[in-house]
Amino acid sequence: MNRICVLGLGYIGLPTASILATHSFDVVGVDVNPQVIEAISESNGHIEEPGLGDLVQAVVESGSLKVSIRPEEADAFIIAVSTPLIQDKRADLSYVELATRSILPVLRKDNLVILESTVPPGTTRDFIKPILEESGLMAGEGFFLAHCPERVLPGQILKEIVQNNRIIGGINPQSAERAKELYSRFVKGEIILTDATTAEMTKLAENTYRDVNIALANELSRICAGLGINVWKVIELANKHPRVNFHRPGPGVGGHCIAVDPWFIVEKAPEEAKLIRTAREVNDAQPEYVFQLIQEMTRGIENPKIAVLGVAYKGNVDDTRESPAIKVMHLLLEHGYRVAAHDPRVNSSELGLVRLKEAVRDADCMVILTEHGEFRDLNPQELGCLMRRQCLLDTRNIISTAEWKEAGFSVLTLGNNRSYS
Ligand code: SAJ
Repeated sequence: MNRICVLGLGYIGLPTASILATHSFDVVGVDVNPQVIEAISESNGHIEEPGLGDLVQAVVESGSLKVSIRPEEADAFIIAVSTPLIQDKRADLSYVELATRSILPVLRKDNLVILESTVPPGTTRDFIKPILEESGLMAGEGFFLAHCPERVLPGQILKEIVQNNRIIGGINPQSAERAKELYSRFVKGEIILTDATTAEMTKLAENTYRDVNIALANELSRICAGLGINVWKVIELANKHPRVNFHRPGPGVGGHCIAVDPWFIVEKAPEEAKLIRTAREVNDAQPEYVFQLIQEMTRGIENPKIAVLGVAYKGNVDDTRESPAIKVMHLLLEHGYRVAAHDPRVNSSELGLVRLKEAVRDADCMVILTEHGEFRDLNPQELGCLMRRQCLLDTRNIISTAEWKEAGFSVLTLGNNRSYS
């Protein structure tokens, strides 16, 4: 197996194609977006991920990764396109379908097709397989088909593609074995074989586990705030128990995975997935809760200005997809607040981001929404004298309340009303 075609050159496809290209595979990267093809062929990674730009440049220059608008004949095809949610919270499989159909003209006997995109359980068997069988070849005999869900953490993708354990679910055992052969060439983690539907559900279960635990932390933070208890202290103490590991409360759940994947389970089992649905609703309501806290903190102030610190969906990444910070910003704007946002990691013209000092100048309340390393070292004296009112809401519990209070700030930490004065 030498020639691999990777379909979809986004957050997963581009790093995967580049890593394969450094492991003596001859790789064709395919994307339907001509701008993506142009950027990569000019050795410009179009995705911000540590180390990726240099890697893409190296493999494009060496010729081991070439890019194309359509698939070419290969030994294996890896589909890594996105599966967003449509209005009614069901999976939109249109990109998966388009990518699968585009393989049909070049699918040959003994080829291997792998789906890495996250999908509702049953998709590989009931949706991908029949499409590919339109070629006249039968899955598991004429060609091999497997689901191998990606599990990498944005910000650490290049490391995790190689180091993480991989679950490979075959449409039959032979398909799983064939996929293992491919992944063993670059994966250092354990490779575990199962069937395709179990692999699909495992991936969804992992992210749902996280979502439900974050919802628990968020609910607990509201309860603690109401009862005058510091939720962060409770979590710290509870986590001293050998079998307890609370997640962290915050302004909500962003990113393209954890806020999306649990719905793929709800879609397949709407009656049974009660806890999973509720967790989604709890986390989705969190930006509104943060907005209400800001409303409280600025009550009675005329034409208040809010300085938003952080628009990325989590700390130390530049990614703003599904970011709760942006939802908070929209709520503020809809309610007539003046908003100035700063994010040292995000480069976006659409969000109207400004420099830190500009954001806080004349502001009535500063709100930390993302736990970027940079925000841990903010100088309260320096920023305080630029503001109209020295008022801070920390939704991530990353600043020292005592230090900011000493500098004259009123400080509220999410989940800890006690701190507010
Ligand atoms: N968050 C909290 N509290 C926490 C942890 C996270 O509020 O205790 C928030 C974050 O701020 C962020 C969101 O949840 O807004 C999601 O962040 P994350 O770091 O939990 O997850 P992702 O979306 O960056 O990456 C996840 C990972 N899944 C798991 O850890 C189970 C990654 O391994 C997956 O590959 C990825 O989803 C994916 O593609 O599915």
